[in-house]
Amino acid sequence: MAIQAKGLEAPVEPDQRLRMYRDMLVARELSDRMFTLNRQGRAAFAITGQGHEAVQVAAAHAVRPGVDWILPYYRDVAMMIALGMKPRDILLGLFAKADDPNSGGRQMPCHWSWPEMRVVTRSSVIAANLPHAAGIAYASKLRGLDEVTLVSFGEGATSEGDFHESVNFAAIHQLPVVFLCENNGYAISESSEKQMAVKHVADRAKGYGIIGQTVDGNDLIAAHQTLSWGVGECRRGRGPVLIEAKTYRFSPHTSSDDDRRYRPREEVEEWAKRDPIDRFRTRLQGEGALTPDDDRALRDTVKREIAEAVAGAEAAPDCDPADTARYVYFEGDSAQQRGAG
Ligand SMILES: Cc1ncc(C[n+]2csc(CCOP(=O)(O)OP(=O)(O)O)c2C)c(N)n1
Ligand SMILES: [Mg+2]
Repeated sequence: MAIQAKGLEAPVEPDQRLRMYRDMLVARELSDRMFTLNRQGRAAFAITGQGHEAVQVAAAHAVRPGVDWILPYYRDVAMMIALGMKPRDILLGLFAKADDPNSGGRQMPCHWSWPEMRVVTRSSVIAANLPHAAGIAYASKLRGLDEVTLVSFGEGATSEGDFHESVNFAAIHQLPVVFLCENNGYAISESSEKQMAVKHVADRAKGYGIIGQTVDGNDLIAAHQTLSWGVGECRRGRGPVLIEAKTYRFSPHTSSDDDRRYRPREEVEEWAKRDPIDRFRTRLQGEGALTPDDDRALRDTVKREIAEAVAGAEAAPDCDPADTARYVYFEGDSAQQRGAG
């Protein structure tokens, strides 16, 4: 893909490269496993991001964790792993267990929330996280705080009014928001050609008076450079920016989808040749940073860790049925809440 990375302001140290590679392996193994657990009847629903790992890990490494605000979407398994969420925690959500840190088993799996890490929860409604991102960035700007907000979404989300309103508002107020579109070419079964008349999502940036940049989302280093540039622009007061990472999902949309109905197998096989993990492994091995033996050992370790995490999470206590409606209805003293008490 002849798409250039923007900027060269973020050197990646050898240790960091290996960590990024490991995070991608963990996310892939975990995601494959979550699908298998669904097929085995052990998990009701799975939604994952096999194929999106490079751009997601790149995004996590471009922000300042715990300082910048992050509004991910359901596909961002690798982003959460790279931010430090443990596979066990993600699996507790998959099994809707009481200790699920994202929502106590109340949301669908992979609907992230992590207050300490400033990862903001969201609904399943596509693009609903974008107005929240613009609002958070507006607050940061009004308060004079050195914070950037990164919000991710698919290209299907860019057909929603929320996308246009949020980017426009952020552009008018020059807000520090990185709008990150993970363009995998499909919104469930709907191909992007049926959704937009422009070639690249990033082309739309012009219409709002901001910079748009397209990058190969399956090239970890290119994606990291571009995202670091985007976060840097926001920090320098030159935001917002719209970054489009071209990628592909190798799994069906969710465990409830059969992608054979709308995606030719040749297309999937063609993209498999550009698997972001294989590409980064080749790169690391070419640089002498990873031997085939080390790689094999690392993969075995990751497999074992995920198997252990599955066993632990599956055995964790279920939610108490009596708690089902908790946080749905107000439970305190309503007179006091109105300030009348
Ligand atoms: C407003 C709204 N419309 C429809 C849906 C059903 N839906 C869930 S995911 C999805 C596709 C989103 O595609 P995209 O934004 O490209 O993200 P991807 O899943 O491809 O990563 C749709 C239509 C929804 N959740 N919200
Ligand atoms: Mg999509």
